[in-house]
Formats: sequence, structure tokens, C-alpha cells
Amino acid sequence: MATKHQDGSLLETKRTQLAPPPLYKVLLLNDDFTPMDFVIVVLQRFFAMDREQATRIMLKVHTEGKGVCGVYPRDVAATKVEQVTGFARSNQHPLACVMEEN
Ligand code: TYC
Repeated sequence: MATKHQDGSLLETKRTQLAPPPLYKVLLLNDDFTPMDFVIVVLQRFFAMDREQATRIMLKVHTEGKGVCGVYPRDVAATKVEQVTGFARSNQHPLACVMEEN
């Protein structure tokens, strides 16, 4: 973009192209001990899913070993991982929640 001034000078501003911020998937991993109902509650509470959606993702994790709960900017994803892990541990469940770059 260029701005012409009255004295004839030309002020040029170059717009810097910013790369979009990297996004991260938040995943749940399967284990043999966390109750299915607890995983459904986690998906509803921390990932704003309704019970039907949450049940579908829980069963996907249960049968396939892992599943995506959501995709977020880095600090949001990190906060979800912390919150889910804290909630699981405070209920004595080994549920694993991890993030990976999308
Ligand atoms: N496999 C667990 C069970 O049979 C259920 C489960 C599902 C655990 C998803 C963790 O991320 C998970 N009780």
C-alpha cells in the first residue's frame, strides 16, 4: 500500500504476511481401566459434545485405540490436555489425553 503526501513524498507500508498459527489435535487414548461412562462425561464437559457425539467418539477410541476430541491453537489444546488429565487423576483413572500438531 502507498500513501502520497502533499509534499510529494511517498510513504510505503508493506503488509507482512503472517502464517496462520499452527493447530493441534487433542486426542484421547484407550486404556483397559477408565470406565466408558467417565470418558463420555469428559467429552461432554471439556469438548462440549452432546451425549450421542461423546458416545460415538468414546467407542471409536475404545475400538481403534485413539480418537480426536477437537482441534485448537496450541495454548487452548495444552489447557484441554491439562484439564482432562487433572480431572482423570483426581478420579483415580489412568485416562491419557495428548496433543499433536495437526
Ligand atoms: N477401554 C475402556 C473400557 O473398556 C473405555 C475407554 C474408552 C477408556 C476410551 C479410555 O479413552 C478411552 N472401560
